[in-house]
Amino acid sequence: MGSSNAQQPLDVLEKALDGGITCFQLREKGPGSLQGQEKLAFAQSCQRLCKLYGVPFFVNDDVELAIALEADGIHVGQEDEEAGSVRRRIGDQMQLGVSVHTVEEAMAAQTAGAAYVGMGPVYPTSTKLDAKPVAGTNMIAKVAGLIPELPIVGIGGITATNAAPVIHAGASGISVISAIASAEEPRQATLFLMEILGQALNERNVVL
Ligand code: TZP
Ligand code: MG
Repeated sequence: MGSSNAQQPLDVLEKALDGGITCFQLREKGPGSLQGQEKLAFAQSCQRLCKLYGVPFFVNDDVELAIALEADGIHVGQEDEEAGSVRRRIGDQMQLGVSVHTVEEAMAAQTAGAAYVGMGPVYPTSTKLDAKPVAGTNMIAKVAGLIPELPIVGIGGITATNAAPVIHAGASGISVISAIASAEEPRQATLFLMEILGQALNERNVVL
């Protein structure tokens, strides 16, 4: 979990949980990231906090870690292990999330039993250095129109100011890093995001 402010990641997570996040995904990767036992211990601390708040704990990329921790879910991208193969390894107890950029990828994710697909980057972001080009909301609208039963989570540069169009395009939710982790007040930032989300879903007549 990246943070450009001085707050400790576990403190930020607790504040985000307090503010009402409905899912947490551990993305411990990239330069300077924890490895081995340290990564395991950090993941366990995150999972413990999520359990306290009754919020699902997902692991990004690392299928072994997700299985070892009996995480609620695993999230993979197109460059990671193929979703169908991940599904065979995790069985039917763990949830699967898949990053997709096209209708074909979304259909393949659905076939692999994805609980949701992540789509983005919707807006410019400097958080993921190897992110694909900015996609806007058009592909979200296309996938939502063609596969309405598959929940879409928008990601990339999303803030309280620009979240509503993502939901209006057909996403069921948003995924953020900096909007919470770099906020001066992560709990307040989360509360505000949740309010904006609720409003935007309401405008689409989606009942939570
Ligand atoms: N995938 C596409 S953009 C992104 C990921 C993981 C990073 C999102 O981070 P932020 O800070 O919310 O833009
Ligand atoms: Mg990945």
